[in-house]
Amino acid sequence: NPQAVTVETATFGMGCFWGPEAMFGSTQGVLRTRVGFAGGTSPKPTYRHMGDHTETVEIDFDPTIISYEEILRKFWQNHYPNRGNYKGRQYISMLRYRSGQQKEAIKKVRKEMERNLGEAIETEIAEYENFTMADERHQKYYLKRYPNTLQQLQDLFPKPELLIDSTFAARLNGFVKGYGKLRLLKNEIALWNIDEEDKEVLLNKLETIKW
Ligand code: MHO
Repeated sequence: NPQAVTVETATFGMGCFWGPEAMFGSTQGVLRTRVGFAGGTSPKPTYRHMGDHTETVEIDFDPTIISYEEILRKFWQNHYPNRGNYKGRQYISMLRYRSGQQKEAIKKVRKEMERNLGEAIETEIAEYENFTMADERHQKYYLKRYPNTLQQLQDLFPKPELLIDSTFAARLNGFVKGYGKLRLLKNEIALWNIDEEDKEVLLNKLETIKW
């Protein structure tokens, strides 16, 4: 994983969490993605017992490569925020900010998006309180649909936690969902701030993997 000096985290509810994890996972500047539950009060939420929580994606990113404002534009451009609570709170549009700076950025970008959309945005916005990881089978969900590929990645991700925290896995999860291109990913990895040896391992993996 790239050794970024500063890492910022975005916390988003935007419908079923599988899709946004893949979309943000393929975005340059995004370091890690994970899915889980936030925004509610019930203790120990799980997929089957979510209580009043919302399906949430968390995005760790390097703000020197992509700004929170740019991430927010992707958030609103990739879901319709005014669908209401047709399934309780599971799929509501939700934002949790982690600093005054994030809060200000949200106000600014929301205005901009409301102009584009031509209506008021109903995204639920509040200060970050909690986030609970979803069950492992939901992490990098689209990549999990490629068991043969995962088998070939076994040397890189011998444990589930390694897959969850990996920038490489986040990109591949986006790739199998149709986001990003392997050629561009190779160019990007060449610029990652990691050991040359590790770079070789990842680039070699991209060359040899059979999808
Ligand atoms: N099972 C639902 C959504 C899953 S998402 C994790 C579907 O595929 O429509 O809520």
